[in-house]
Amino acid sequence: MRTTGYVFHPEYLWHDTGTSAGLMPAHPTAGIQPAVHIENPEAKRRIHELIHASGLLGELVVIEPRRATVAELTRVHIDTYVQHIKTQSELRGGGGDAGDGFSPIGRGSYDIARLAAGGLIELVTAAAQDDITNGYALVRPPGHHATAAQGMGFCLFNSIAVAARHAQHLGLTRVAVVDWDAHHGNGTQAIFNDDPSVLTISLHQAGCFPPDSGWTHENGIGDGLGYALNVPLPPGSGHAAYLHAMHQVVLPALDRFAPDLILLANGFDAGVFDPLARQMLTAASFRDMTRLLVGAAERLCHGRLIAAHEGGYSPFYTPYCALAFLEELAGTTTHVTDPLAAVVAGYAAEPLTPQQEAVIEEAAQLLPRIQTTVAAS
Ligand code: 9RB
Ligand code: ZN
Repeated sequence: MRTTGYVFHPEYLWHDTGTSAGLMPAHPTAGIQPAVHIENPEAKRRIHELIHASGLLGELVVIEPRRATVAELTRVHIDTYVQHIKTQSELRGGGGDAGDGFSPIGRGSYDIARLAAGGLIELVTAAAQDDITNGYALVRPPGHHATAAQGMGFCLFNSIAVAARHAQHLGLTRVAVVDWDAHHGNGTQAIFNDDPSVLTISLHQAGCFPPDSGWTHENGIGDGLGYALNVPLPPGSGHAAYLHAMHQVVLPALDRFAPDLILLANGFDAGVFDPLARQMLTAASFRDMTRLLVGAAERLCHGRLIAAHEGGYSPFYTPYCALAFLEELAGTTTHVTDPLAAVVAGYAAEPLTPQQEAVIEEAAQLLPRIQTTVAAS
């Protein structure tokens, strides 16, 4: 049993993404009927309830989030962008969009997004002080698509990036970000693209979102060359491909980099029932991947592994993926098992394809560019 921190707050469920029809903002005269935005509270509420009802919550160290300050946000974002989110979220009924047309700002979302980033900050602080070994912040809005100057793909502030800078401020200078959300962690990559003190590794569905982003040739620039890694797996990739990518790319990259802290952009939308991607992971896959990452953290950085919730939109399956993840993070199990395990067993047995193996090998070829000797900021 490890000491595992857990951050949650009801306000995370109050981030109001409005009446989009799934992804598309409602536009009745254009024939887009109002509905429920796909990034809504339901999956997250069900995750939290399952963590509680399973008994796991009682084994965690509950940590209260606070709002990230403007000074903390502007380590990552430009000041005018932070002010834009503030101004828009003060409008009655919220207002506008954070940048790409797919990132609604609800009333009060500025404060809620600051509470999300601040939840990660508090976990990183607790890990740096050895109050916890590892931790999970079940937050929304998500963050990994947000760049320094623009929101994107439902993301307002890049909480993971803010947490990485906070860790460095506390003296954890070498930070590795692993992102297994089904979509490319483009915002985090862009923020640290020329910075060799932050290694970003994204496993995602090739060509999914953002469009034309997250290819293996995106490998960092300038001093940061080699410190951005991408594994764009073909649609339909599942257990075998992700585990192979963990063994061939993620773990050796972490071993070479020797981080002081591992951050995880923890999306569950590579799960087999997810509506926003076409990957085939099961709760057992997330358990196995988590076991590997926990092992790397214990080997390299005193177990320090802090996860931020990102995507994951199947209200009925995501909670079992999240529970498996969190059980493994805490080094325990509960009486709750994946009720769909028998249904997904066939998916999980799908073997590695030559295409998957080829792209993983392409990413692995870039590993020698990672040096442990590069001085951190
Ligand atoms: C549409 C476009 C998307 C597609 C996927 C996401 C997933 C985010 C996530 C967000 C926005 C584009 C509907 C481009 O879960 N990240 O982790 N928007 N996609 N153009 N159009 C018309
Ligand atoms: Zn995603």
